[in-house]
Amino acid sequence: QTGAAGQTPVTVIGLGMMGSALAEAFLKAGHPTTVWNRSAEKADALVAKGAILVASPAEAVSASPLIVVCVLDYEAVHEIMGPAGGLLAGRTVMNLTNGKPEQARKAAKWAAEQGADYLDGGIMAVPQMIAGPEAFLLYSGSLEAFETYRRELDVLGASNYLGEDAGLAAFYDLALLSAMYGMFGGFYHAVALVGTEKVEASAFTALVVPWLQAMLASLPLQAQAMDANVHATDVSSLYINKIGFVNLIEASQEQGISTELVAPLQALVDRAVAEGYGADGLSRLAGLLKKPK
Ligand code: FVH
Repeated sequence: QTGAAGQTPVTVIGLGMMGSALAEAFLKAGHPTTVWNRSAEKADALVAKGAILVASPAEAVSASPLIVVCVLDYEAVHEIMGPAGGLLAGRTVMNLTNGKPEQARKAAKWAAEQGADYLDGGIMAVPQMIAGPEAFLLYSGSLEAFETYRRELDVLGASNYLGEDAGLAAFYDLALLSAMYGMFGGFYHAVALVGTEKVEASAFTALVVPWLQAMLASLPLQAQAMDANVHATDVSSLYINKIGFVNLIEASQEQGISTELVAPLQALVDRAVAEGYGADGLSRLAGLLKKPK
């Protein structure tokens, strides 16, 4: 069974915010799209757009050669897919559920035992970005599956294959999430701080965005310093940042807000200076994390 223009049938298991966006993208691209979700009512909008809702994971697996799974966590993946394991032979499971590298490797092993190909994926997008120009996805696991279904994967966003080790996509995904959470954490502290003087988040954010964009431009240079392990700086030293952190922490306390988001970074800067790296730039800090206190 194929779509009007010969598109591969695709099954999407899990219709939360992300799974629904994935299914909608496949539908829009003309793929016959079968869906299953624990709470069936979440499929209503997709069914109205042409999706085929089935009553069980087994029916969902049987419907397509490519089965995309996007649910809460790996426990849910195994709960859903376990009973349908006997139907997986000759099919490809593409698991886009967030998890740890080891969980991805175990899932790949389990899929191989069922005679299925397995691709693990990390979605570097929010649901509204799916199928748009800024969405990109990371994949690892079966190269054959990646190459066979490249056209289908590209429907969701730019596809990046990282290697045969199924754990790689999860590993990179978690690292990229860490970069995002760090940025968001700084933003939340900043908004809380200016909020103590009744500055509205929206007005302040008009300053935050260009500031962070300018600082983002420093990342490739910092990365070069990290790769070369040469941290001499003509930008700003850790000594200077140590003083900046004291001011930031004390001013935050004086304004009555929690320092729980920024205090850990201050502790790392302090450790860097205590270990004799005060003249270095901030790029020194990543290396210190490899030598926990
Ligand atoms: N939303 C996002 O921006 C991020 C972007 C990057 C990738 N993540 C990961 O995608 C996975 C799903 O996230 P989500 O945002 O779609 O999450 P929810 O809207 O909360 O939907 C969760 C779905 O999981 C189903 N589910 C949960 N537990 C079970 C279970 N034991 N058995 C069967 N299904 C289960 C849930 O079903 P229901 O509650 O509707 O019945 C939803 O379909 C996730 O790994 C993110 O980290 C999203």
